[in-house]
Amino acid sequence: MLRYRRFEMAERVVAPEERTAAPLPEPERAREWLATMMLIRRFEERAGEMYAKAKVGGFLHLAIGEEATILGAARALRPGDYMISTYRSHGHALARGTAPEAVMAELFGRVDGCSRGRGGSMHMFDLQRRFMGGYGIVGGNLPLAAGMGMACDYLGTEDAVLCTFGDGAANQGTFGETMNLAALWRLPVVFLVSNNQFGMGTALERHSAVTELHKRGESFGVPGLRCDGMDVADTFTVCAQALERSRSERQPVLIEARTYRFRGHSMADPEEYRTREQVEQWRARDPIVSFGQRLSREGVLGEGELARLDGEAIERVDRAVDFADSSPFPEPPSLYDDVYVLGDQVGGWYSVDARTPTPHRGEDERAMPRHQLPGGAGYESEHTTSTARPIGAVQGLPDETDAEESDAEETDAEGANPDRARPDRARPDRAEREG
Ligand SMILES: Cc1ncc(C[n+]2csc(CCOP(=O)(O)OP(=O)(O)O)c2C)c(N)n1
Ligand SMILES: [Mg+2]
Repeated sequence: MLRYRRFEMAERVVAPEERTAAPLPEPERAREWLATMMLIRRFEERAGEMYAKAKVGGFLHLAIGEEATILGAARALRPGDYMISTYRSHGHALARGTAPEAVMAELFGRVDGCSRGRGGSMHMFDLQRRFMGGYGIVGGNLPLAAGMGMACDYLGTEDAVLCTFGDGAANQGTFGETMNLAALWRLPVVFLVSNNQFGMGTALERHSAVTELHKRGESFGVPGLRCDGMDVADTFTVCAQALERSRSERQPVLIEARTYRFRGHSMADPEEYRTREQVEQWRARDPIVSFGQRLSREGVLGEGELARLDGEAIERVDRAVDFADSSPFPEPPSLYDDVYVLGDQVGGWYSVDARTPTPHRGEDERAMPRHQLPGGAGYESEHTTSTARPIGAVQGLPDETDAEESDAEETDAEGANPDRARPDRARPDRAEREG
C-alpha cells in the first residue's frame, strides 16, 4: 500500500556558511557594490509601490533579499560576457548597467523602456550590455545560454555566459538536457542556481530529492561550487573562479548560491508556506545591511556614508519614476513591430486578432484606412490624442504619418496592403536596430 509522507511547513534555520570571509575588493569597488545593491533594493521597493498603484501591468516578481547573489555574479563578468536570467530580473538589468529610468519605463510599459515597453517586468533586455533577458518560462533560459556559449565558441572569442535560474527550474527537463550538451561540447557557461529555497510556494525539500543543488550537475560532467548568496564578496569570489575556469578550460560550471527572498513569490502571494519567524531569521542576514556593516567595520565607509549612499539610491529611483511617468506608451499601430514571424510565414495569423469585423493580418493595420479600423479596436478611439512619438521616428524609419497617407491610397479593397506586409518593409533591418 502506498504511504504518503506528510510535509510540515518549511522550518529550516538560517545557517551562515562556516568559512573565512571572502576578501573585499579595493575600497572604490566595494563602495560601488554597496551602492548598486542599495539601488536595486530601493528600485524594487518602489516598483512594488508602483504596482500597487496600478502603474505596472502584468506580473511583478521582486528579488528583495537576493541582491548579493545578483550583484556578486554580475560583477564577476567582463563587459563582453553574456548574462541571462529569469522573470525576477530587474536587479540583473540594473547590475549590468541598464539605466534605472529604462528599467522603470519598461515596468510602466512605455516606449523608453529597455524593451521599448513591449516586455514589462519579466522581459528586461539590454543587448548593448549583453544582458540577454528576462524569461518567463521556468528553465527556458538554460538552452538559450548554451546557445550563447556555443556562439562564443564558434566565433572564437574569450567571452563567457552566466545563466541564473531558480531552485525550482533545476527540476525542469531543460536542466539535464543543457548540462549534458554544455559538458559534451565544452561550452563556456556558468550556471548559477539562485537557490532561494522555494519554487513559488513549494519548499526545496518538497520539490527536490537532492537538495544540495550544486551536486546536480556532476553526473553530466558539470562540476559544482557553492557560495553564500547572502554575501556579495563570497558570491563574487566563487563566480569569478567559475568564470575563469569556464573561459580558460572550456568547461561549464554549476554554482549554487543559497539565498532567500524576503517578499512573496510575486505581488499576489499569501505566503502560507513559510513562517514569519523564518523570514525574520533570514532578514537578520540582510545582504545589504551586513555588507554595509562590514565596510564600516573595516574602515571602507566613513561616518555618515551609508546614509548618504542610501539617499542617493532613493533619489535616483525618484528620477526613474518621474522619467517613466512622462514617457509615452507605444503607439498602437506599432503593435506588430518586432514580431518575428509575419504574414505568409505563418498560417494562423488571423486567429490571433479578432478586433475587426473581418479577419486580417495584424501587421497590415498600420496601412489600413482609418475608417476600416473599428472604434472598438482601441486604436483610433483611445489613442489618437496620444503624444507618443511614432515608432518609426524612434527607429529612424520614414515618418509614420506620411506612410499612413500614401499606404491608404495603395490599400486594396479588403484593407490589406501586400507590399506593406512584407517583413523587409514592415521592419527595420535587424542589424541596424541592434547596433
Ligand atoms: C515552464 C513553466 N512552468 C511553470 C511556470 C509557473 N512558474 C512561474 S515561477 C515558478 C516557480 C519557479 O521557482 P524557481 O525556479 O525556484 O524561481 P524563483 O521564483 O524562486 O526565483 C513557476 C512554477 C512557468 N512560468 N513556466
Ligand atoms: Mg526558488
